[in-house]
Amino acid sequence: MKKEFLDLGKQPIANKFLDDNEFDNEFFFHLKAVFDEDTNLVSLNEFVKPELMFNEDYAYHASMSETMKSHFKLLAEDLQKTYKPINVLEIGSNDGIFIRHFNPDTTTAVEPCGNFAKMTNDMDYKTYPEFWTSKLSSLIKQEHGTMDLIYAANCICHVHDLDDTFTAVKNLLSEDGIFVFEDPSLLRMMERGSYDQLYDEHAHIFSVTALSNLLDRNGLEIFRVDNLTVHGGSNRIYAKLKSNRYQPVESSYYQHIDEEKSFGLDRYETYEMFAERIKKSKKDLVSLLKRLKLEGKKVIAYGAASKATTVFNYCGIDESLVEYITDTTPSKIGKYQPGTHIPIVSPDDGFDESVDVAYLGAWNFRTEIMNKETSYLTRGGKFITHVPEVMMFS
Ligand code: JHZ
Repeated sequence: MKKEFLDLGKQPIANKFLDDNEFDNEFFFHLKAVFDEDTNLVSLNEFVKPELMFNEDYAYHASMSETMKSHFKLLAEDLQKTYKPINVLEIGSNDGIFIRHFNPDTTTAVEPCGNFAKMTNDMDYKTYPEFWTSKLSSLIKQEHGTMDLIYAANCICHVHDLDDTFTAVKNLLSEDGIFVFEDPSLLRMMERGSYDQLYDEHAHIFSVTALSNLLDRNGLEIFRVDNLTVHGGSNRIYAKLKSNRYQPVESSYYQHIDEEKSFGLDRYETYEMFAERIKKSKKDLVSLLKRLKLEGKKVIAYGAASKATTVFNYCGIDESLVEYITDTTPSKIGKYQPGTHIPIVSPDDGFDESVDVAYLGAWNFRTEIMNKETSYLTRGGKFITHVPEVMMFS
């Protein structure tokens, strides 16, 4: 049975950055999170139509961060060395940040956002500009054969129908092939109070426990789990066909299951407590921003992340509290944040001497940003985050 635990109010499409003539027709939905007591899966109560989120205008470029570029390079090297895959498929290949490390002759991509599918096709990777389904998986099998490695980063948690997704993977894997995917970790979200992992694209936030249940009923089995620091704490799951006895199940899998149980991820009460903590986080953030405003400080936001869309819309933060948001992504600059309509400017134009305090929208890149912005910090500039609690720091 699914039980609702968190209500984040009216929310827009988190990555649909707007022109000023698009404000009137903006799409909103009611963002609530539910916990399924049968599978332990945490999901949104209402799913947004995929075409509204993933299309020609999709704004998130994974390669905007040096941290992510090196993350995917290291992973590609490790997978090649450890598992020696020949035929490789990536689901949700974005701007090619991962597949660029593989041979185009034996690597296939699936990417429903037309802008990015074109980019990887131009890099000579055969890219299917479609959503991942069983039907597409059968077509790829006919055209390219089975896959030794199927990989997906920050993509499987976007998918509504997980049974179809996993069956589609199972049907395309070679006998000793592996399915590796990484998404934000539910345990880290709950520990850190990072409720902004919840937005339209993140239809689910996964625990290893829930994934184990869902993969199992679709003929797949987890054999290894890596704990990742990226994107606020993620899990990388390694799965195989249940019929494949070659890969032993490693201790990392059991450790994650135990850790989740000790935290109480299998109990509804844990989620109720989380919801109380989030209400407090909202109050604390709004009162801090109001105080800074009264003190005459210039407050902006740093990083127009999707996560910041959730926070600002949930907390009712607008231009009166945060003047503008700086972001390095060319397609976001000159546009407005979904829902709040706070302007987005390039850091070259907006991250200057006049800024006193910056809310860290991209809090998951805190180390990268702190290392980069030493002159801001030296002259007394401060950052704000809400993770794990609302605080100002420098
Ligand atoms: P970032 C997206 O989430 C969407 P978002 C998606 N659903 C998902 O799961 C994760 O990615 C993986 C900017 N920035 O990466 C770039 C600076 O301006 O946390 C980005 O716009 N300066 C697929 O959108 C934003 O911040 C910098 O120095 O929450 C960060 O967005 C850095 C490092 C980033 O993803």
